[in-house]
Amino acid sequence: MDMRDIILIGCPVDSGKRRRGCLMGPDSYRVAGLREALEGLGHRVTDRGNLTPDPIEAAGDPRLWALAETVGWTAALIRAAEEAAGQGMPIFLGGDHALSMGTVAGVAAHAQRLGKPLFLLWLDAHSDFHTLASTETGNLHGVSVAYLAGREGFDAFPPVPAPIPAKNICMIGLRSVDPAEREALAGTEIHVADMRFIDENSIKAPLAEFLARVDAAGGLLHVSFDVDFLDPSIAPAVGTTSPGGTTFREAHLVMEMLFDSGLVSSLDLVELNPFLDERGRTAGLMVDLTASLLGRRIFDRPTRSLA
Ligand code: 4U7
Ligand code: MN
Ligand code: MN
Ligand code: MN
Repeated sequence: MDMRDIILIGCPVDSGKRRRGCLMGPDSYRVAGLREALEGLGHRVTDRGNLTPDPIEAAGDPRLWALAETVGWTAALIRAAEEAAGQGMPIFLGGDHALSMGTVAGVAAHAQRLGKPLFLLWLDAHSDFHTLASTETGNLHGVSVAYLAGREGFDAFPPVPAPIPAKNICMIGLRSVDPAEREALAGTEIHVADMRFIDENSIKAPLAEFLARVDAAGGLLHVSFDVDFLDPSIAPAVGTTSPGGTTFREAHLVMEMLFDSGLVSSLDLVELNPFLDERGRTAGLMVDLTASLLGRRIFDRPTRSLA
């Protein structure tokens, strides 16, 4: 198995919604043994500690929650992510999903410098495709993909160095999409596999198809993993729970397929709210899933048939 240089970067972003607690996420992953799990798989792991947002004196907007703070995080994370992507495989420890505006934009800048296309896999119950104009809640953890795809109306934010073409984005696990998001998505080439599609076709089908396209394009792949991709019965530590999510094995299969593909170049772990966890079980599950993405397996495949 290939040994990788993994860079853990704590991103205690908590400004993307009103309910607080995601700022404790990075330390929760550390306590749950993320570093040790990855080292146990033979990887070299460096923990860079936690980042802080740039101080920004942007004018607030009463419709949008904590706009200036989220803009400050985005600016800081773009720089940190672009740098780290050139040094190894960054794993961004969230923090809420607003952080992906910075991490993915930074990784995209790195990919552009390499002359390679960046692909984005969004594992989430939600599509996070609101603009600052369409959001009904004003919670900016629900606008990240729209920003990264280059939708209009993000003038308050740093310009996206390299917007991600819609056809390079795949969302898996959707089950809570607002009307404005659904309408906007319908006009794009973003690939969406909602829970109904997964029920009827298995989770393997849309992922295999997407990975084949990334491979054929010689692309880099960023995976953004929102804890609410998982069913709340196995992952309760999240503010925006949505029933009918992926099972333990569906999620591990996604991670195992991602490992086998050899394509993943960066990862976000977002939306863990340790204040809502039950004796660390959600953090522990996220650590185990990350280990699966980095090579942990039950047996070496192909599994021998039982003669
Ligand atoms: B998450 C929501 F209205 N769409 O805009 C909104 F349902 O990062 C939820 O995926 C956004 O957890 C969820 O606030 C953002 C809501
Ligand atoms: Mn999300
Ligand atoms: Mn979500
Ligand atoms: Mn959420």
